Amino acid sequence: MDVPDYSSELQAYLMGHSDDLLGHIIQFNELMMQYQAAIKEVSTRLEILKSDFQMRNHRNSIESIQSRIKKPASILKKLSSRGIEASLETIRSQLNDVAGIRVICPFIDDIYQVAEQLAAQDDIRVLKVKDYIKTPKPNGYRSYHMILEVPVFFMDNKELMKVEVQFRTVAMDFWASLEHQIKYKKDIPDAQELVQELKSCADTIAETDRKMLELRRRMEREQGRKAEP
Ligand code: 0O2
Repeated sequence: MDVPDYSSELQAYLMGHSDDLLGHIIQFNELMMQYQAAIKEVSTRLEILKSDFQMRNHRNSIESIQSRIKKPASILKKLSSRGIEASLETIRSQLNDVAGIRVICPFIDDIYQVAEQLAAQDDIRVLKVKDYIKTPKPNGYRSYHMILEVPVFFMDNKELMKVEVQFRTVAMDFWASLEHQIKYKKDIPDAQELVQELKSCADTIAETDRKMLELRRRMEREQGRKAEP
């Protein structure tokens, strides 16, 4: 069970809205329900792309799809760290990652293919792309991030909802998950040795990713040659 997070930002927000706390909580929950619906919408589209690819190519382009809604305390913390006052409006307009989906792909080329197919859907708008695969972060972090806007239909309204989709290979996810546990966002003084070791692991993993892709392509070429009459 998650331990409730009574961060200072959350406490301040609750105290600042004590006049109509219940009203604020109801509206906040409604917004979170909308983000949850946006996650369902995009996840379903990804599942469909996965099935279609599987049918045509007899292998998977997506290994797994995970999702999460950002916790209230993290939402408030991110807004406060940017000096933005917390409100339903600023959550919607200033944050891109309240709804987050992580797509784990077997190979690097699968990432670009699935991302392109999703972005090409005619009611989806790509608001921002950060390609940390072509340009990894200095610590070695690799991933392809896309901020999308997707229409979601409710009982009597349509909302354009933002969703952050992070695409990674299995290998990149392995590194990011462990790095998250070891260091990311932790106040560890930057021990140069630790930073360099983590970066070196990320580079080794990236090299393995490249080799695995090359191996798959060689196998496909061999199979293509065998199939020739
Ligand atoms: P958590 O705990 O995963 O929710 P933006 O407003 O979206 O343009 P932002 O939020 O700085 O700006 O976006 P960016 O750089 O694209 O990174 C957002 C997310 O990527 C993070 O979310 C992490 O999930 C992941 N990420 C980025 N850098 C690293 C890293 O160095 N290591 C690891 N392990 N993950 C990273 P959150 O909200 O920071 O965290």
